[in-house]
Amino acid sequence: MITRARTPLLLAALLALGAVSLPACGDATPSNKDFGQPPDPNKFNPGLGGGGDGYGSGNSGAPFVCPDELRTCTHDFTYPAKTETSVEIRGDFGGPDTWQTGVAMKKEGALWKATVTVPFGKPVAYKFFVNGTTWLHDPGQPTEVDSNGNTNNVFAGKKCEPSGCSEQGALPPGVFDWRDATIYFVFVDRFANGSPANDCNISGVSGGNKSIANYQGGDWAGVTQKINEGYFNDLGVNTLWVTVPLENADVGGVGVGGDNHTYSGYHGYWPKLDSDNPAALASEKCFGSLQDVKDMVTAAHAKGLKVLYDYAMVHAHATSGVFANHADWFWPNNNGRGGNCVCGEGCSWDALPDRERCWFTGYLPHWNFTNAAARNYSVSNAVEWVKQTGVDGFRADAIKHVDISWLTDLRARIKSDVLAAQKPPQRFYMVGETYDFGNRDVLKAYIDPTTKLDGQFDFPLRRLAVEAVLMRTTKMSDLAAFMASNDYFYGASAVMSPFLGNHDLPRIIHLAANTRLWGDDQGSGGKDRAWQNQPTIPKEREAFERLANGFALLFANRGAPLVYYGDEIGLPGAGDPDNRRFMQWTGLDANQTFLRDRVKKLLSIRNGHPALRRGTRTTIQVDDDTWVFTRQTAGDTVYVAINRSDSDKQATGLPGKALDELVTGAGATGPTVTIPARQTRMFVAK
Ligand SMILES: [Ca+2]
Ligand SMILES: [Ca+2]
Repeated sequence: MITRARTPLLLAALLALGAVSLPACGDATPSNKDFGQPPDPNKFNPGLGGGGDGYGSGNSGAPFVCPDELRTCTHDFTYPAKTETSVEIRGDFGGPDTWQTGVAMKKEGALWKATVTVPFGKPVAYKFFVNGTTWLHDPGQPTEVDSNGNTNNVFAGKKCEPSGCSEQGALPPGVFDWRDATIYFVFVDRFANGSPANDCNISGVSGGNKSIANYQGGDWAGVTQKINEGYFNDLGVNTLWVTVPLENADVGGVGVGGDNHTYSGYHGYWPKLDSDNPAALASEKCFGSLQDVKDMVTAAHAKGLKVLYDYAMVHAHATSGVFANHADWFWPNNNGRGGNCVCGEGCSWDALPDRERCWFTGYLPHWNFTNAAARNYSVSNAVEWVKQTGVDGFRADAIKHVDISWLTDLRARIKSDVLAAQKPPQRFYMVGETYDFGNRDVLKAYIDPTTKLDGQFDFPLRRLAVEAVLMRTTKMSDLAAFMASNDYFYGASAVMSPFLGNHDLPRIIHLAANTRLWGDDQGSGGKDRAWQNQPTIPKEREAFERLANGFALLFANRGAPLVYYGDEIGLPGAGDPDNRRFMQWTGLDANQTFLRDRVKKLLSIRNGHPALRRGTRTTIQVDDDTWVFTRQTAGDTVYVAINRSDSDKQATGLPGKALDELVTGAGATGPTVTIPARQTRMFVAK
């Protein structure tokens, strides 16, 4: 707590000395665009506990107890086998369409059988759909007549320990459960160059051709190539977040917030939008063609991967044809008080109404979505990207700067124009970016899976996770208390995305190093080394082990965890844009190989254990350096022990019997097991 309290003071002191420049937006190099903004030092939260901690309500530290209405059990249903060719069980056991799409039963001897997830302690009406044509009930089991005069079987209900905790009810077969998602952020320009022919060189950009401020050649063909090579499947992620596919302005522009370097639109946050027809999609030519985008999505789906587009709707670029034709669709760069309305200059980043109308720079006009025509154009364009390319969701950029009507309209249009035609309808996942490490209420205001976002990137959790596991400046017990208050803070049906690194923060490997290159700042540290004296990769294994521990924390808990490209190999880099170096595909050192193999192992464990994705967590032991907890769901229990210290520690409270350890594949015997320094172990009872 003290450490966190010190951070803003340190930052404030450095600012006063001119030692660092505070970026005017969350994009630590004001190179480009958007991204909310860094925490205001004057508003920084002092930490956990006590009043006014800024974390919102429910910060009790008590272990989470799944609400009864979310609890589930599994039950084996049977139907006597005669000459049927197929039997499905359908009923009101959860989910919107379980009377339309049932669970296929398997014939075992004289019975058709199926294991079905049912609500905890509630009666379930059900019926059998036989041979794909005929509804029948089983006269050998209890029945009742419903209000329509139909006779159904009725299961009296069941209570089980441990129960499952199903935030969104049991989903119909074929509907992807986003709690199972693991997201990999592909920064397209910096990932893989599949076609040198489309490489771009924007003139006048700092550093010239292929500099860190210019296009470096990555493209859709490169992403598709890595998809087809199986890179993502091998790693164990199942969802790709790709940078904005929209056409960007082919001009240079000085950075945001006093950064005098000149940048290109390689990041994708300068959408051009020239056509008045929102269905006339224009994709970024430096990344290939629109067909290349579609081919990438098709290739991803063929490999079982979902795709999320970064969608930037805060602003258009000043050279946009839509801006030229419809100046009234944008807020004027005028604060009405005698000054401009650039965020952090004439207008506030934070205060309303400024925050929803300020220009991130003088060349990024801010959409005015209170104008219905403007809103309809932008929402229609977003919907067309979904309809024409088949993408599975969006990452909503800098959402707190957007009028909420854009989001609610988009959600409604996705439902009517996209999902209504799907059988069964999928959950279109929208995850937002609100660059705020402290105020959970701001993040929460945009979350409601039926009308707004499904979740947001969990910046407040990132702060604690990095401090506790990588930097070791916050106790594991503080992290555990925070997470206990955080698991369901955003609502039982929200799917947040926990993360350690992203494109706005210095590369996380440096926070895990034995000697940190910059302080414990969460955003702007490392900024001064973005253009000079850029850091090299740490040489000590310890840094990579700590990073592996950070991933273990994410992968052993709920949410759709995010891996920023290159973090799986400890790619180095200071603040933006040095945190966006081209992906390293060859010449990995032993530490990088260790980390990538460990990430693969941890993801394979997560993917194999529903308890880690959906279960409830109970802390067994927690102190400054260790955290031992269980994740439990019906039929699956995993014991997780994280030791962030530089010496071995004992995990106690494990089952007093033979255990399988999943990370190393070794056996162990409870109840007490030694966890080596900087390691995580995960156990299941034999
Ligand atoms: Ca290229
Ligand atoms: Ca372009």
